[in-house]
Amino acid sequence: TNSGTVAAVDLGATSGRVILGHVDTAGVRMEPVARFPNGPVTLHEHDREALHWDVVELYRQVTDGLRQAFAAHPEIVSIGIDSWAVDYGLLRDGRLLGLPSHYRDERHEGGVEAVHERLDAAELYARSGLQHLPFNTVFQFAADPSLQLAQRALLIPDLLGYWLTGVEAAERTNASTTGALNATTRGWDPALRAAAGLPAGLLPTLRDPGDRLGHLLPAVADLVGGTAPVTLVGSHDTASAVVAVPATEPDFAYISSGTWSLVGVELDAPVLSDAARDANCTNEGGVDGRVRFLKNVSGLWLLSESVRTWERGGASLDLEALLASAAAVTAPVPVFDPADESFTAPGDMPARIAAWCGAHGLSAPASRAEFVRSILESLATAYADTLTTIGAITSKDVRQVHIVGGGSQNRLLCQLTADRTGLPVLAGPVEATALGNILVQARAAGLGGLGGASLEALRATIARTVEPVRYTPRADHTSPQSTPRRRMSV
Ligand code: LFR
Repeated sequence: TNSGTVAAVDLGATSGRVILGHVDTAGVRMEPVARFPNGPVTLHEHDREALHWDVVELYRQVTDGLRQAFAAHPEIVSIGIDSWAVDYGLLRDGRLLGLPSHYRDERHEGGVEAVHERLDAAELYARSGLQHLPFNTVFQFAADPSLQLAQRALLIPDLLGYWLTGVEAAERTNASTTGALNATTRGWDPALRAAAGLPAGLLPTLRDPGDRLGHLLPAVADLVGGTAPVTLVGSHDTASAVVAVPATEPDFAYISSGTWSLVGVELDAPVLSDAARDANCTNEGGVDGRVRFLKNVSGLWLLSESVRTWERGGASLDLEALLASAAAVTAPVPVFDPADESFTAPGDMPARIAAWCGAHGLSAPASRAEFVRSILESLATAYADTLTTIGAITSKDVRQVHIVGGGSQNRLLCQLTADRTGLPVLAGPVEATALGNILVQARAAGLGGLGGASLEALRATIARTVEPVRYTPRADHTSPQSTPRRRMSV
């Protein structure tokens, strides 16, 4: 049959969800079935507090969500899993060796030097094409005291897939974020493996989105009250989000805006030039062998950590009201660099923003409304600067910007992005990651006439299903910011 239902498990840094996708020739209908919180768990370790992921709790939530999904729709034909990138669990004799480390844990910085001693930054980039982030998996490996005990490393979606099916694999889009994958051959790179000090056999066989991982284990099928194969999707959440950009023309840039903002374009081949490396642009692997040429700009993390700080010990804030007050700010607000590493760790965000301003000769925002405005102005400015850089490096003539993910609902952020880039912004869908996950499964299962469809055809399906909100640059908009605004040249 041409219509059917698949289940998408989509795990973000602050929450996870199980969403059903009902697919037929008319398009996709999403039905959320479960949503649960996720976040760092702080555990004391000798002389410091270490940040971990509670993956066992995530497994419990995922199986619970799948149980609800099968109860409502026993006919589910496939399950797909995506999550944030880079983080992993180590296994010995098939058993988890400890809770995975959170990418915001500062221990990873210790691994950077160790890897760089063996391969310098230029050589690393020539092979992996990956932007330098202190938490790239190779640096985490090099700082991981359990590594020598391990026989296997599985990235988070692969780890959950293993618990569901008993099959070990490394899905390629997420593998591309480790720093051990060669950007050109798209295979594990022996020199990169050696630089990270990886024991032989630690990294499993690479597999591609659309491949079948395996069937649910009998015990898991019992637990969830149904069964279906697990299909590999773009298991890096950003790879799935990029699949679901509702682009109808080739000249688009995307901003996948959630905890992070991933700002970039899609290419057919990696760009490994000095200019790309100097700008710290990344060549991550996309679905169907495409390249996600992008930069990690921080994202709504700056806002959510600020809100968390303000709510500490007090009443919960009304986010809508806060955003409305930010939109009404007319005083100049400082524009800071959202990618500054001082903002990476959890903690008092307004104090760190104020400190950045002080260190750069700017006056700090004077109220909560001004802080929020400053965050959004800084993000929009960083988006525009990044697109200018990427346009120059790739010679791609970008004519429209798609914002997908949570940030697409933030009207002020979308409008400011249109203003700063001078380009039309098309906002939505919010659940792009889950949609991309669903579509790749639907294609593999041949649902909705999508069997064998190109990425462009999948995007056309999204465009038929969701109508993005359009934001037009305001030509006369004088921005209330204290550094010069820049425009993107097209
Ligand atoms: C977004 C994301 C980014 C990755 C960061 C850390 O959710 O996956 O693409 O750089 O999280 O894993």
